Amino acid sequence: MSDNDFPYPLMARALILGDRETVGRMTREGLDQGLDPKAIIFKGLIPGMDVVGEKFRRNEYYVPQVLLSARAMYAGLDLLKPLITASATSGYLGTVVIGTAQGDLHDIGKNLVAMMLEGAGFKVFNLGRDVAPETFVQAVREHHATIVGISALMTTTMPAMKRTIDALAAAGFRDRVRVMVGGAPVTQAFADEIGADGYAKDSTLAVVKAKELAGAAAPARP
Ligand code: B1M
Repeated sequence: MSDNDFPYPLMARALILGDRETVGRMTREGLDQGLDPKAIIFKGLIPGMDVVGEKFRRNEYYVPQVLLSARAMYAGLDLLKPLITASATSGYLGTVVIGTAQGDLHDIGKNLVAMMLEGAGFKVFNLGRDVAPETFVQAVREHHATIVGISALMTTTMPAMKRTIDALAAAGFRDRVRVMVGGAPVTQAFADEIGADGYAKDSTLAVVKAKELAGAAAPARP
């Protein structure tokens, strides 16, 4: 079956309904048929989650339904991750520590960005969600990171991005790490306002931006 024939709308519908078995089964079927893992993400899973977000916004869905859809999304992503990250070349482009801003539990988009960065050849340390500024600082110190990625999905957690940048500056790391921010409510204007070095709207652009920042970052210390 070719990419054009794969029933992506059915996969999106299963995700909208929180049907993790069907999402997992269809992901496996798509892979067995030779589909590109990224096509499954961008044509099946993300369009489904976009509808979930819209339903949530309109109060047609509540947290329990959104949680079921998030689990269904991971039923697909967990199968796809090894295939995307395995395409990494030898020799890292840079070391990234990435996490969701303090107070924020949304991690699907951040994990997607982490996955794509890894697949593009970055060494990635994924700190998880609800990451305190001090934890970012500690991870930069420990892993000699050259790029820090911060994701925020809520307007209320965007200020924690600024606090993280301030903490990196206070620790004396600001001249050797580049900070990239992203997430649905984040904009280039906000990134400029808080002194971030880069902003990316989605995971594909995050790879482009990280490569640009890697060129600009000071070399990692041994
Ligand atoms: Co929540 N939630 N949620 N939620 N949730 C949003 C974000 C919301 C917009 C929904 C809405 O009202 N329409 C809203 C925030 C409103 C606001 O701040 N203005 C909201 C709310 C209010 C909440 C709660 C407060 C609800 C409650 O409890 N009453 C609560 C907050 C908990 C907390 O964080 N403290 C909550 C909880 C949850 C769940 C746990 C149920 C679940 C998260 C599960 C999980 O992540 N493991 C959830 C979900 C799933 C969503 C929506 C529906 C979908 C988010 C998502 O995964 N999208 C979301 C609605 C929406 O965003 N439209 C919503 C798919 C993902 C692929 O896209 O994350 O945007 P996204 O990532 C993209 C880009 O943004 C970008 O690349 C990614 C891939 O292309 N990107 C980066 C992301 N990070 C990046 C970093 C970069 C660069 C690019 O560089 C470092």
